[in-house]
Amino acid sequence: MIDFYFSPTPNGWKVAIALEEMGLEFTTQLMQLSKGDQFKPEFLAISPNAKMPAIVDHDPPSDYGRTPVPIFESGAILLYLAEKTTQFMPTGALARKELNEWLFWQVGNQGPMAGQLSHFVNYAPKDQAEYGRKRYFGEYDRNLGVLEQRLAGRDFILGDYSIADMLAFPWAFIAKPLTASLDEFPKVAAWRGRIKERPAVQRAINLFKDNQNRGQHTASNNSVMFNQSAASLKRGQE
Ligand SMILES: N[C@@H](CCC(=O)N[C@@H](CS)C(=O)NCC(=O)O)C(=O)O
Repeated sequence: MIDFYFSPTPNGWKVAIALEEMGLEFTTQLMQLSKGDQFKPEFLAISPNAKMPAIVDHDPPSDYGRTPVPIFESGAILLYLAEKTTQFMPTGALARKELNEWLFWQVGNQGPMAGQLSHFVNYAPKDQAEYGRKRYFGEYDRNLGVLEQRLAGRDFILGDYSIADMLAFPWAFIAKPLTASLDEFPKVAAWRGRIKERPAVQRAINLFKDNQNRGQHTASNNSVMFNQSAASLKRGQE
């Protein structure tokens, strides 16, 4: 059994998609990020970066040498699950190198740039949003261009559907709410459509859908999420 620490956001969906696609049994621990669940000591022991998603695997492979195994960071979680189940990852040194490249591209580029764009589009005070919105819109757009070129002649990022697609899909899925259009990126649009129609993906993006932050918690009314510093980590332990 896997405990899945989750809130319905693009980063949360990545792991929900992998768990659903791999047919793994899990219990969802719904997190209230606006109330500071991410800073509770018991969660920081699992995810020291104070962010979800995270998992605790109570049935890890024996070579981990301990039970249970906690894992944080979506890229690390998807790699762990793919290795555990030997699903959705290529074999062979060259293909594994490419998998790593696209996993690191997602968690170091597309993900954070889209996350910042989301902040300036959805949550920043309107009178302070413009520079950040423009900067991260450009970066989000640039990353869509990178993906468009990669998908030339391929249905999925590595050719076959893999954890690289599961990581990159959620932030492309919400292009429209991020004020971006996929009209200039037809290969990304077709790839997005192929993934969106998968039953496992549908189940994942509908998980606790009613708990999405649809603008009710913003920088103007929620300092737990939008005014953090190192002190936030200590405050949760008080
Ligand atoms: N690099 C992390 C990013 C995770 C992340 O940013 N999670 C957000 C929600 S999408 C979060 O937990 N936010 C809580 C907060 O910022 O206090 C990953 O890929 O797992």
